[in-house]
Amino acid sequence: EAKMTMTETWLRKHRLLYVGATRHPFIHGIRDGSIDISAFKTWLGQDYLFVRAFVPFVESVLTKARKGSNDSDNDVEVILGGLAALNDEISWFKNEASKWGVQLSNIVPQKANLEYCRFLESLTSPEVEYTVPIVAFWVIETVYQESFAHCLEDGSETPAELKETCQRWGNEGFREYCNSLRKIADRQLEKATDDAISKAEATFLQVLEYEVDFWNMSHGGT
Ligand code: HMH
Repeated sequence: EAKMTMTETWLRKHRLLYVGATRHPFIHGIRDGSIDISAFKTWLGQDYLFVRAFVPFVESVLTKARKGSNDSDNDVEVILGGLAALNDEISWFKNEASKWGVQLSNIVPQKANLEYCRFLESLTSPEVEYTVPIVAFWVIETVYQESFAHCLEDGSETPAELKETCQRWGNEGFREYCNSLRKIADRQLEKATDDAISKAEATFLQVLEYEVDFWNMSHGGT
């Protein structure tokens, strides 16, 4: 019988919160077409700011991968791929914003966004060992992958003008990239100390909570 990986154990243990983050009313609204377009525009502007703040976080994960891992060639390749995708993503946000008439230069980060970005920044400290931010990185990407893939499944009624957004994170290539991150996280967790494991689990939960708050912010539009 195959041993359960740590990420699998956590996904089972914290199922309710995970489902809360990946099947949020905001996502249901996209999937069934009932979404308020102003909520979508709020999300778009706030996520643009988030992605820009995400870049230095990913850079710090990359630096830690080079120093700390026993398969650093693989890890660097996967993380660098993520960083390259972010560059493309920022251009996409600019283009999408202009399509929707959203003025990116005027966007003020909301509280939930600021707090999430501050949390990511705290994980860039050299004192935080690689295992913790690589777990965070995996969860952050996976929540978007699972959420937007849900909007593209059979039976979904996602409006045509939102499909491209869903494709961006819901596509097969992004799913494979998330799986690569998950494998790295599990490999790190296998050799981690109990202390690092419990810190990583707490981080896993915090990311899920921040993701729920992020959707709430867009949905509330405040
Ligand atoms: C809030 N979480 C948030 N924004 C994103 N773009 C992702 C995850 C995925 O990169």
